[in-house]
Amino acid sequence: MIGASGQIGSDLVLELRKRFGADNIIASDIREPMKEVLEGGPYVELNALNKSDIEKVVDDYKITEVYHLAAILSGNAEKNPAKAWEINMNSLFIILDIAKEKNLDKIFWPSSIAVFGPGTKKQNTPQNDFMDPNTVYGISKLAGERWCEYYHQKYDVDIRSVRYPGLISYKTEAGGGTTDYAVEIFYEAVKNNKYECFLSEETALPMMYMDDAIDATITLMETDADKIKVRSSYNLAGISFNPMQLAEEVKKQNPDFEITYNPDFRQAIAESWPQSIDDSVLVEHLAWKPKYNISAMTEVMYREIKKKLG
Ligand code: AKB
Repeated sequence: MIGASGQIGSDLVLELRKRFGADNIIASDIREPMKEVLEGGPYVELNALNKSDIEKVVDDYKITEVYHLAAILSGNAEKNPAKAWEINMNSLFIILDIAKEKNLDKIFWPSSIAVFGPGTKKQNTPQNDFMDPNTVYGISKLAGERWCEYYHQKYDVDIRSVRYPGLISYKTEAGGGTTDYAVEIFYEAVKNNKYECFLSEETALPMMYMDDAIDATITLMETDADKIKVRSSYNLAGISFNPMQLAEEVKKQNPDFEITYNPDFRQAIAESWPQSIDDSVLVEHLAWKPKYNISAMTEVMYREIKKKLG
């Protein structure tokens, strides 16, 4: 796995090790991962832009599948477009080429709801709606999807992908995304009983609790190749809510909690994205459904972050 120290990687590597054996999952990242990942199985320090180092790890460990998760998220990408483009695109090319050259069995690469833009239908956005992303991150994800499909059609690379909504988890903090308010709110509610949100109160976005995202990802990777009909990326829906609705749920866990709103540059990004997603194509192809609603997610998040912060 490339990107094992990030928000998705930290949870995914632990679940993969649990299901397939710790020694069979090689975690890698440029940053040191959390203790559980570092000590629970093999870990290699790796730069996602260094093709020869990645090839060496693939050969040394006889890697057959790669989860390539390294990316610069939407908020941070706007601050340094050239760097975000380089990391998001070149690291994908490296993995696609290695998969083609070394005949790897399967690749997972995450796309995002950020592939959609201002011209997209906002509610229940279908799998194949109009796509005009206007963020660096969204443009890189849409271009990446096209390259994934290209490598599948031209070189038979077995690449699989989902368009993640905003992901909510407690093991590692999110970093640099537009949906990150839905993680930060829990830390601030536990530490300070208050949170200043960088999106306005009625900005609804598609979100998902991490356990559901991990389950969808592994289900996709374990499905027979002939059933995977979408080789760009599947819409993945989860739950949809705005900051005010989430704050109401947090208040049920902590009645003293107060939220204020001070939208910044991420407001425009959020407004360009769908408010809810139609993932009926994925549901039909994979027979998969999420388990967490907003209340169940809030309960686990609040409890676990309280435990984590002592
Ligand atoms: C972000 O906010 O940039 C990400 C995403 C929706 O892909 N969480």
